[in-house]
Amino acid sequence: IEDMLRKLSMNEMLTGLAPQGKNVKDMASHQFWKTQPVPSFDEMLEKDKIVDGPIKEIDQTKVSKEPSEMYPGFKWVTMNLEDEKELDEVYHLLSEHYVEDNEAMFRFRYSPSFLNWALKAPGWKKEWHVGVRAEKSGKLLAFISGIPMRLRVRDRVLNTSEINFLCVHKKLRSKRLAPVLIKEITRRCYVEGVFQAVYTVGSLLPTPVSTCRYYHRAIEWEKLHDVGFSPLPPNSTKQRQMVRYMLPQNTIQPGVRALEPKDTEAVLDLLQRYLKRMDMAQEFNKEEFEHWFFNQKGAKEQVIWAYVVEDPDTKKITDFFSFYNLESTVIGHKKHSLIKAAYLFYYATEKAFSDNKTVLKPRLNELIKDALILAKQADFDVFNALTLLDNPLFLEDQKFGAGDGNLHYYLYNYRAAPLGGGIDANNRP
Ligand code: MYA
Repeated sequence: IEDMLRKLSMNEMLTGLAPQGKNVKDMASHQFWKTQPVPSFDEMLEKDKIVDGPIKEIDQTKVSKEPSEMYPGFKWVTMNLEDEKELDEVYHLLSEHYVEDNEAMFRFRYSPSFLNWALKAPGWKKEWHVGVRAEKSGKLLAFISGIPMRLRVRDRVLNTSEINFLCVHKKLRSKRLAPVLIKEITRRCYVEGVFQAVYTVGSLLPTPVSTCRYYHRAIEWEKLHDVGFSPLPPNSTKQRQMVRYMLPQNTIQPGVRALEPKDTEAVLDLLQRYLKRMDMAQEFNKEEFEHWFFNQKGAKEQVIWAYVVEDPDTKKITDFFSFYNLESTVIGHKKHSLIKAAYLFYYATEKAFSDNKTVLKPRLNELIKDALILAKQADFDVFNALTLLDNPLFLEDQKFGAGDGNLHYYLYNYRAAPLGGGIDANNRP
């Protein structure tokens, strides 16, 4: 990340900002962010001087119990996501107005089942599902959410709020509503005694603690090409591309099967040990594990796919991998309306603890190959992954290609020296 901040021109290319630094703002020109407890770009460059810790002390007794002021004509609401109608309102707002790529060809389409999964994690609080409605019509025009998360940053576990799904209706953009939403969710977190937050954003703000790049592995290359996602490389043909991305029908590793409730203890233990190798990671307990890796009863759509490898001889679980379903709307296309994307989620393998570091790479390649095969069986068009965990060990071999998007990781009210992460995943051989 240090390097990234220095090489601004490279950074601009990756983030879609204009070249020659035109759109790259320094801290002082971030009218809102310069007032917030986040590190400046400059201080994050002085990596060796950074002492990890909170940026400001919050006196909980001084936190206002009342929502902050809202612009005239609009009002704050706490969304009740237990009510299917309100969940549907959030779904519709996001389906029309949430994140798009730079060329506005694709837009994330989080299903109601996904939102139930992502917004009702153990310990979730209704007050952290914040909406803004038009006073007259009652229409939902903006949203921001938080869920509680225990996040370990190096050797300290923080009680954080993971902030996500910040969205403002397209007609209300550039009117400084986003800072108002951020301040209100901050107040609501402080009220609950949560003084730190974690969030990811595609654009560059002050100042990421880590940055990852998106990688994509075509499964249905022809469809991805039709919708403009996968260009035809010079010197190749459509036929050749389709052959390049072909996958076997069935998984290859002996003992691969769907995760079952009886595996919980063993897989949780494996995952916890695996994540200890990373500088920053979510902490999982049993309840959280069950929430994140099993589909919710009665969910309309399947959200999470999770698998284990059970050694056929010893019956021990040796590996685990998972991916989730996040579709994107293809904007204004005649033939295709959706891309079904699998996102690599958590995985873990006993091979990560082998003394011989060279065994991890081949094992991860075997596991991810099977994940790709399973994703194809489940009708996914593309498989996405970031340059985090040990992913750089298999991305190229498994024919992932670098996307043009970055994902920046941020901490709120916590200063931490930039994490290796990204391309230099931690503890790699
Ligand atoms: S990331 C996904 C964000 N959503 C989208 O990209 C969906 C499509 N876009 C929109 O809906 C709007 O463009 C949004 C901005 C709502 C993003 N994170 O109101 P404005 C700053 C943080 O005039 P709009 C996710 O959900 C911008 O730099 N700040 O702008 C995680 C400027 O400030 P400054 C952002 O375009 C969210 C100001 O807002 C973002 O109409 C984590 C402009 O405001 C962004 N994604 O609306 C939020 N985009 O002048 C932070 C713009 O200073 C959480 N801005 O540059 C912090 C922790 C809080 C809890 C703490 C608890 C302890």
